[in-house]
Amino acid sequence: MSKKSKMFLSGVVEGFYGRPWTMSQRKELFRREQKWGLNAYLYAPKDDYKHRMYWRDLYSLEEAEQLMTLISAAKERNVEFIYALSPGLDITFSNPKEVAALKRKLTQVCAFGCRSFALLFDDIETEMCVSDKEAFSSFAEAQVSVTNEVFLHLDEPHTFLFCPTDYCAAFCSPSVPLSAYLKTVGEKLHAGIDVLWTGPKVVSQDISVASIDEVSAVLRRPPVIWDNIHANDYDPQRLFLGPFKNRPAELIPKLRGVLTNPNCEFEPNFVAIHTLATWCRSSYAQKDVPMDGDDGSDYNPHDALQLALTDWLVEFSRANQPDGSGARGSKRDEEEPMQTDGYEPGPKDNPLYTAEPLTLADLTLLAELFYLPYEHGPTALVMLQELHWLRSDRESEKGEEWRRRAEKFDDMCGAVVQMFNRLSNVPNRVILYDLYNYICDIKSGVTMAKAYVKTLGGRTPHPALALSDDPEPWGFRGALSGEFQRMLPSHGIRDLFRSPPATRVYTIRPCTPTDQPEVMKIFKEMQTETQQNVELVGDRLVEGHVTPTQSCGLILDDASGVCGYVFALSDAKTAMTKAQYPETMLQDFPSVMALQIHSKVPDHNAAKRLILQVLSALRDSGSKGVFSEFRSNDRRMFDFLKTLNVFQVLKVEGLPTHVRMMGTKL
Ligand code: GDL
Repeated sequence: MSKKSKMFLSGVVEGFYGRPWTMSQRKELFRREQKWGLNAYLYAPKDDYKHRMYWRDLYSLEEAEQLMTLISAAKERNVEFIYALSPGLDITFSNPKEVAALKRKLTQVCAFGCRSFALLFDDIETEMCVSDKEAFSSFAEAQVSVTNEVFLHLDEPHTFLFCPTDYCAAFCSPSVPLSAYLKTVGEKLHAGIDVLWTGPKVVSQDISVASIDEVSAVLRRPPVIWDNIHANDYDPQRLFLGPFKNRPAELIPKLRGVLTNPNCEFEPNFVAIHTLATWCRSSYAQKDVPMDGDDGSDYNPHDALQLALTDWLVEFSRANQPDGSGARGSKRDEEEPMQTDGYEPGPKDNPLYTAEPLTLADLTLLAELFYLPYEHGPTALVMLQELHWLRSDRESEKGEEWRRRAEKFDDMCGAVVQMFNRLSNVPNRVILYDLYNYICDIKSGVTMAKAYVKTLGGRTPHPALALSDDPEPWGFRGALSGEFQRMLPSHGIRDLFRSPPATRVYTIRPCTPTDQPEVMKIFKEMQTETQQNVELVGDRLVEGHVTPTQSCGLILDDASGVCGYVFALSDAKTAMTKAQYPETMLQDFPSVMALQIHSKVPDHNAAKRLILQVLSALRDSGSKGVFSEFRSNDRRMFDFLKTLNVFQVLKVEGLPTHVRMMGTKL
């Protein structure tokens, strides 16, 4: 672990795909960060040419000036400006000219006044080019070697971050503790360099203390969380206005920092950043973090959201046009909004339109409709549940209760439309325009649901709401992508509001001879097509002709019995009747594994645990690697394994036709 005492990094990473923020948005971000007690900003906009695609190119004079201004603006706000480069798209690690280009670029940024840096290797091709393969024993070695060299060249900056290619547990093969990639990073990356980590997944629903202990042990340092909980660059219909959540504050002393990579739209990140700041001030915070108004209380996401929304509400009433008029800090701060021209209606004229002000309840509703990636806000959930109930099979019994609930649903839809109307009239047009697409979308979704319930109740909806046979374009929403989605069999199964399936309990236990009939039943039932006539070594294990290596025959049980199995044999050759597979393959992958998980098991983790347990037993038996065979027409298990990220597809020359291989080194 690094011995240097370092301040907990807290703040924002501009690390999403899509349009980068403007310089004035970034300056406004620094102002907010300082106000809320956050201290860091990582500059890493994926679509900024000179950050990623043209990472070698130096900045022009004009760009240099802009960056210098930005870096000093951060300094003035006591925000640490961390400049990142993402060279991974095309760097040749072993070419000294490439390393020189990295140094040259970062030295230029250093001359702009920046003292903190990062090298990012996320979202890149993992296959090295021939010269890198000759120069380095692994991808991790290549990255670590270049990163260390740049770090030393820059004179060991106090903050230097490294984003690994395997930056979350889901990307680690076979698992975090056993990942060769992370092990190399942990052992060989200079102790003064910190490592970014997004948690169990790219977008992690929860980040537990145990998961951080696990990764810190391999990395040999506490990670900096790159948090994608509010990132929305992967889905144009989603925006996240819910609170920072499901990261226990106990994590704080175990981390080097937390940087949130939020929504692409700048303004709606008020909530993401404000609630993160509240979290950072919880009682677990290190006491050297500046804490404005810290009361030492523990973090509560609901309260943090209310605090954020209360502060945000004030911002909506500040006159602000997208051309910068009325923007904070600009000279035109006091300028009147363009529409007001001093017109006074006569006594018999129409009264002037006066907009109703936005309320805290409106903002709360908005945040609940656009909550978090794995969770709708309470009101959204109630609306979905109500609609679900109202449309379910109650044709004959639309009695009192149905009418009462239909009316309540109608009111809730009305509140959304009202919120839309009030939002559309706020003086701060800059915030409004960042929200506009989303609020239009939800307004029309809700309006259609309202019309639908009216029709269900036997009432004709208002003509504008009627579900017509010849609808306007807003009557068939979602564009081409929507059409594709509706045609897929899985459409709807991932709806967030559906209650998760009752938690099933799985047990993993050693296989006994009495399991044989059940094992054979699953084996046969799970064949997707008629079996091709190919001999697989693994079949001999399943059929009981060969006994698995000790601790390498396991059964997965659910409440109704056997639902999966894994059998492995340390020396596959002992089960072969002839030289079935190439010797070169068997040298790297001497063991064989046969497995089957019933398709009714929705929980990938149970299957993964089962497999990892057998892999670990095989390793204990001294094996270097394991392969698993699949009939080429039997896709289900093959595809399933690919999603688990435990095995890779093996390209083996000279394989019998109709056989495909996966494998992993141990
Ligand atoms: C990612 C990318 C990030 C992107 C995010 C959400 C990391 C380290 N990299 O994988 O740039 O915004 O997903 O789509 O998170």
